[in-house]
Amino acid sequence: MVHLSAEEKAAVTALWGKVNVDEVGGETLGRLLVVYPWTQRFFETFGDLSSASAVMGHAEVKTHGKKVMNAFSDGLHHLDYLMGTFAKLSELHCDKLHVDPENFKLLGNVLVVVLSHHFGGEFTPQVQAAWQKVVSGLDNSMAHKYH
Ligand code: HNI
Repeated sequence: MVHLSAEEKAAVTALWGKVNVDEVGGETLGRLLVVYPWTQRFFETFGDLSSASAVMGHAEVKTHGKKVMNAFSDGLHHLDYLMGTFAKLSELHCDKLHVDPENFKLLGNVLVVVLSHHFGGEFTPQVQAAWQKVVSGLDNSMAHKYH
C-alpha cells in the first residue's frame, strides 16, 4: 500500500501524462539489462545482448519493455489498490518465470533514473520522492505473492 498525498498523486499523474510509455518501457528494461547484466539470464531467448548498444537497440527488449511498462501504467490508475492489481502478475513472476523479486526494486529505481534523465530540472526532489513511493509500492505488490 502506498500513501501519497493528493499533491504527490497529482505530480505523478502530471509527469506520467507527458511520458511516451512505450519508449520509456524499452529504455528502462534496456538499462536494467546493461546496468545489472545478471538480469539478462531471464531473457536468454532474446539473442545478442552482448553490448550496451546491442541491448538498447534490440527489438525484443523494446517490445518487452513496452509490455512491462503498460502493465505498470495500468497500475498507476489504481494507486490505492496495487496489491490486487498486480496479484496475478506477481504469481506469474514467482511460479512460472522464477524472477527473483529483488529485480523489481532494481527495475523501479532504473525507471526513476530514466524519468530523471527525460525531465531534468522538472524532476525536482519532491517529484522524485513521490515517484520513489510509487516504485516501492510496485515492488511490494509484485513481490506480494511470493512464497
Ligand atoms: Ni516481467 C513477462 C510485467 C518486472 C521478467 N512481465 C511479463 C509480462 C508482464 C510483465 C505484463 C507479460 C505477462 C504475460 O505474458 O502474461 N514485469 C512486469 C512488471 C514488472 C516486471 C509490471 C515490474 C516490476 N519482469 C520484471 C523483471 C524481470 C521480469 C524485473 C526480470 C529481471 N517478465 C519477465 C520475463 C517475462 C515477463 C522473463 C516473460 C517474457 C516472455 O514473454 O517470455
